[in-house]
Amino acid sequence: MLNRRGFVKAALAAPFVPSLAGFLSSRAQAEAGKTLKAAPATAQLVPADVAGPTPVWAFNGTAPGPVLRVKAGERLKVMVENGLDQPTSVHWHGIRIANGMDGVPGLTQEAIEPGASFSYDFVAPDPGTYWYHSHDRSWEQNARGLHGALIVEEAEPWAGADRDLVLVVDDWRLTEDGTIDESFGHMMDWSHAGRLGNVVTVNGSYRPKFAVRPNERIRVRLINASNARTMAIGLAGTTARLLALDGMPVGLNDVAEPVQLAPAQRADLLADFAASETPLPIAVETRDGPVPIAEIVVSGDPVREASDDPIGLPTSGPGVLPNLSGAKRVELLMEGGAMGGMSGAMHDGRMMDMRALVDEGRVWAFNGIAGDMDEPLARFAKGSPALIAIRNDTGWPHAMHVHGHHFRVVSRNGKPIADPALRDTDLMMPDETIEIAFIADNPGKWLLHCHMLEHAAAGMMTWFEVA
Ligand SMILES: [Cu+2]
Repeated sequence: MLNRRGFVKAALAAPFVPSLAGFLSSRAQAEAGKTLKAAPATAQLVPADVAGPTPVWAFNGTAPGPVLRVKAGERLKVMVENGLDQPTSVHWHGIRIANGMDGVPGLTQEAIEPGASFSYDFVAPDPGTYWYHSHDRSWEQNARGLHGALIVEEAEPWAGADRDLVLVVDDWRLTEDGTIDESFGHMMDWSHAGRLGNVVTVNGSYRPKFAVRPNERIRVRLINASNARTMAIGLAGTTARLLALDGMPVGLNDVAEPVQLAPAQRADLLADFAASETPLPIAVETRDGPVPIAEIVVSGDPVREASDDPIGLPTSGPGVLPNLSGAKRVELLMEGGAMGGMSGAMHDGRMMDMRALVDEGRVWAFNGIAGDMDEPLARFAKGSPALIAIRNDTGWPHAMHVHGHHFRVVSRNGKPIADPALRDTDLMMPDETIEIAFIADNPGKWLLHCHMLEHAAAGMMTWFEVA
């Protein structure tokens, strides 16, 4: 039996932990709560004979919170109650939402104070896999468990899958006694890769098992809810096809490789599971090979004799690639971080050197400004094409997220991309330059930030206005 220290160290590093293979998830995820209460709770994140339960912050008592479901075009009303001892807010990630419901304190609403509540009320226009998460001190609140899946169902039910399997993948930094490591705000994390954890859970459980029947066709909705860990996730024993990225259909492409998800990104896979005597792992790629994070158990009577040809999702979202002639072009230079060579940046209205910036908890900059929000990056006329050229002049990957719009990466490192997918978050590698394009058709003030949450808090945040 592994001891606690060994478990936490081994959870990500070891290719297989045989003594824990029987650990079974019994989490029941409620659907469509009208109220989300953020409050302290406990969660059994690692096997009970190893450690825990872990004190977490949860929506309605579970981390992740309940799976919320709404039909495309319909209104979702959620009363968020704050049972924490610090302010909070909820961002509905990837939804082309009305600006006042976007959940960004100081930009679109006042933070929800302890004991107070806020009524979110919005139309979800596009079917797909989304998620909700804290957007106040999110580097701490998201890491403590304040997030959940938001599924926007097709207005007309899609007949392409027998059912959904929603998998919220999270990365926790735990101590050896199973409590959350309190190293929040650590400048080593903020200036490097962000807060990386040491235990990966799926739907709040360690290596849960999910039962399917032979030849059952499942829409697997993968959500990377971690603060900073990019994960390549693969399904064994199935021909999984890629259906959608960040909620938006991508056609029907075979997936030969594990699908890479940066923090906040989602992928929908269509998976047929043939009969199997042994459980089929869902695994994250690591340097030491794939590490199982969940298992599919195939049992019972076949759903059908054999799998027929799959059908793709109906197209939704913002139609065809916009005509970019006359687009307003904006440059965004990302700098800073460890080994980045940034000498200083503007903060609080004055130029600061790196030492002064570190004292302020700001170590990254956009266009020479370390996270100050007084002025927008750009203003776009409502309905006009927008083109933002983003250069990652740092030594680190970043998951660049735009609020209120889906965009297309129309070029990467100067090479045009044919038929780019609609995304709300793009993973940029060091020294990469991308151009993203979208129609700025959603009025309001919208964040553009790195979704490695420590990077956002330490300067990688700006906003633009559509009016
Ligand atoms: Cu980043």
